[in-house]
Amino acid sequence: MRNPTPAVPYPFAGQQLPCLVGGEFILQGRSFPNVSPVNGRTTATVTEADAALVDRAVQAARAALRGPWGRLTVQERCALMRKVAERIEQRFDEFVSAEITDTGKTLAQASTLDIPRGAANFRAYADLALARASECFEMGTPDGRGALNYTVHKPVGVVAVIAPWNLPFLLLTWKVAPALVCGNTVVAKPSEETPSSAALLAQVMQEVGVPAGVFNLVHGFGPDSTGEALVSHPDVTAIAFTGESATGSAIMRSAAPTVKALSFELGGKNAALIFADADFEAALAGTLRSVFANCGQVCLCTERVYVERPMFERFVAALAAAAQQLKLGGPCEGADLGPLISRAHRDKVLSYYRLAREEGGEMLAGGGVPRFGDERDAGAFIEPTIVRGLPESARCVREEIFGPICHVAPFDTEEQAVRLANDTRYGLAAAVWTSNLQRAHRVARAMEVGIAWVNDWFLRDLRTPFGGVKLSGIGREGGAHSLAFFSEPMNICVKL
Ligand code: NAD
Ligand code: 6OH
Repeated sequence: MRNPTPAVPYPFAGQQLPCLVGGEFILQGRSFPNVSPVNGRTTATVTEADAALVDRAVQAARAALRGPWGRLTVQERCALMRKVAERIEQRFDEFVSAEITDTGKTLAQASTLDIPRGAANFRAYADLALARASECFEMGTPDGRGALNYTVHKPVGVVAVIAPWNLPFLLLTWKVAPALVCGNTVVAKPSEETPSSAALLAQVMQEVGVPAGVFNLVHGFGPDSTGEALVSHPDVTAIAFTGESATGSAIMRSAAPTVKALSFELGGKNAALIFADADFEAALAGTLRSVFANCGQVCLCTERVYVERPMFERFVAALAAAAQQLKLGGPCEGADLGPLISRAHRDKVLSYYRLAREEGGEMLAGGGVPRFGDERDAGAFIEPTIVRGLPESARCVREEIFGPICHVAPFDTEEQAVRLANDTRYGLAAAVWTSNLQRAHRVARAMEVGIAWVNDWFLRDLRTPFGGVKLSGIGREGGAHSLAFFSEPMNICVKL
């Protein structure tokens, strides 16, 4: 990991961001503004790809499957993906600057998590693809000569990658990298809120010599726009999507007529379970991070905190005090939290702050909008908030809010804790804090989620399965799981 570095200027200041289609940067048709959530200013404009441009991108991707890309060996593809990682690192400050301009997130986070993980994604999947083995089944035949069955892995075809705005570069590259090492071609659509790091990635792809049409980038919105045109395109073979569960449903409907393969990483309403035998300071620091990281805008963030009763009052008081100490500010101000992604998202989160009060909750910290007395008042800042006293049936306890807020409640027994944590339509992640090893495993195992952390949160090994159950997703990515989704296994049976 690199240390935070001073930001270079935003690379697209005052410009229009192009799409990349068939190796050509395209500025055409409609555009929309890229707005800073720090102060509401427009930083650039963005080309919106219409259905015709999306079609050109898909056709370019199809053609590229049959071009030089399709003839490269896995070693050659992986070597090229390592060059992508190197080039991201060479242009590190520009990527950081692009990411913090679009999101307002802290320089520290963008330079230690978002951008390094983007480069790491390309390296990790290059390593994994090179190490992948094939199955072989030797079989007997009546004539005694036998046969060999072995698996070859082919690309699935043209992959649509649709990414959200919260960890824009991390999540886009998390899918683009495995799709490409497996030999597919990609049409990527970043969120309309965060086009800039993807636009730099398009430049990097060109700079390192990725053949035309292998990586295409289309900007635009979801419904009735670029996203919908892409996911309903008949020549797109597979869709890798990260975003809201409701958007996942809409994409499923668009994909149904042409029966596309789907990998979905969706929303969460994640619980933290803190037992009285936990290391108090570690659980406190870890929970503060799991609730407020990225201003609460990580799918894995904790929105429900359950604490064993003997520790409850002390823990909640300390958590509320720590939340009140968190410093809000722009990316380069040494703040703990940046703004939310947009005013529209802040309106949504604030509606839950109001609802929490109406539903009978007591605000232990935050609950409103900070005042700075400067241009940041035109941004999308919001106070880190802790609520107690809501019934489990409250909408604020059941619905994903995706902001810097959690509800805290006590529990008395392990069984009750497990039941409360699992009483949700989501199933992405959980954090269990305890010093009892048997309980740690037992409780983590009982969580109805794709990922459970014990005594930590968001500690990632890229070889492990990543995804959710229930409303939180379909399938798993990570390690061999991504390689499996982005490949078509084919059996060859050789009669000897
Ligand atoms: P979103 O669903 O609003 O948008 C995600 C992407 O989908 C954007 O690029 C958007 O333009 C596009 N889109 C929207 N409607 C579409 C449609 N009908 N057809 C095609 N594309 C469409 O999500 P968001 O607000 O950008 O991100 C926040 C959400 O993402 C939260 O719910 C969060 O939990 C979830 N998320 C999940 C994970 C995970 O790994 N499970 C990771 C990050 C974020
Ligand atoms: C959701 O906001 C975070 C997702 C994280 C990953 O997909 C990852 O690979 O770490």
